Amino acid sequence: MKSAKSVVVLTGAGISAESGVPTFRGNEGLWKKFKPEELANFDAFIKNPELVWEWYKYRKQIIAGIQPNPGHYAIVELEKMYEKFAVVTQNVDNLHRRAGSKNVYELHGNIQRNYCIECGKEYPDEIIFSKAEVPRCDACAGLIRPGVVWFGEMLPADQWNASEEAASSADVFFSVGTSAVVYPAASLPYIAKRNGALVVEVNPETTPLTDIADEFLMGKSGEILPELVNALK
Ligand code: BV8
Ligand code: ZN
Repeated sequence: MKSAKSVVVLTGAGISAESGVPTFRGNEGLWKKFKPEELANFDAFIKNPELVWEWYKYRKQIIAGIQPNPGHYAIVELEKMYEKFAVVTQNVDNLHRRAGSKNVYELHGNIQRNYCIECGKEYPDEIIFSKAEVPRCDACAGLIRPGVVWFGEMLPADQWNASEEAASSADVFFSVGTSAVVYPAASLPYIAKRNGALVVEVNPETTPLTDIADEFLMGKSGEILPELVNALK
């Protein structure tokens, strides 16, 4: 880390766990009876918009009431130490930006954004909560959806391309708080490693990435990342 010029940090739901945001696949997972793959997809939304909106409104309310945690703030500190630095997040909770991270790529969108599936008109959360259970567009009466990337949907091309470029030119690539099973995000550490990066995983549990990581720091990101920053200072 002392000689690195470019550092990339990929984050998943685990980094927000200590802020009180439930992860997807943990045993306290968001909704035990449903898998994210069943709820977070366009067909499920069209078939049952009430259920999908119930899930997202539940998550929006959680996210409206939480704060970044020491893990997010440690990443803000790291960013100040390197000329080339990127946070690539799978999270849709906006906590990295709220903590003060500057160069953030959101691969899976942002839960605080909403738009009409017919005409694309955007709506803030306040309007969504003031509308009916399934919000419809004022302009064209189309269904409004949350501004997140669902399974089977393409990632925003600009965010993905920038993240892929950052991973392929990283000296050190961190994978923090992700189960490393959702693609194409989960391919980024492999791209980094293939291009000569040192891969470091931070997670209380092992994942499919652990075997190929150069370093595995077992523990909570809210504890490990601040320790790393202190050691670097
Ligand atoms: C695409 C937004 C297609 C919505 C999300 C078969 C094989 C391989 C791939 C596929 C396949 N079948 C389908 C696919 C593709 C699919 C996919 O990867 N599926 C997986 C499940 C098999 N991917 C897609 O569909 C993607 N699109 O591929 O496009 C395409 C291609 C070409 C042309 C056209 C189309 C879209 C993926 C995006 C889906 N959207 N979310 C929402 O949030 O509601 S994914 C969802 O999972 C979240 O975004 C989340 O971020 C993401 C990953 O989960 P994690 O962040 O890792 O969270 P998880 O709970 O799993 O793990 C938490 C980790 O934290 C754990 O390891 C835990 O130990 C750790 N932890 C806990 N506490 C702490 C901690 N770590 C540190 N500190 C702590 N305190
Ligand atoms: Zn519309």
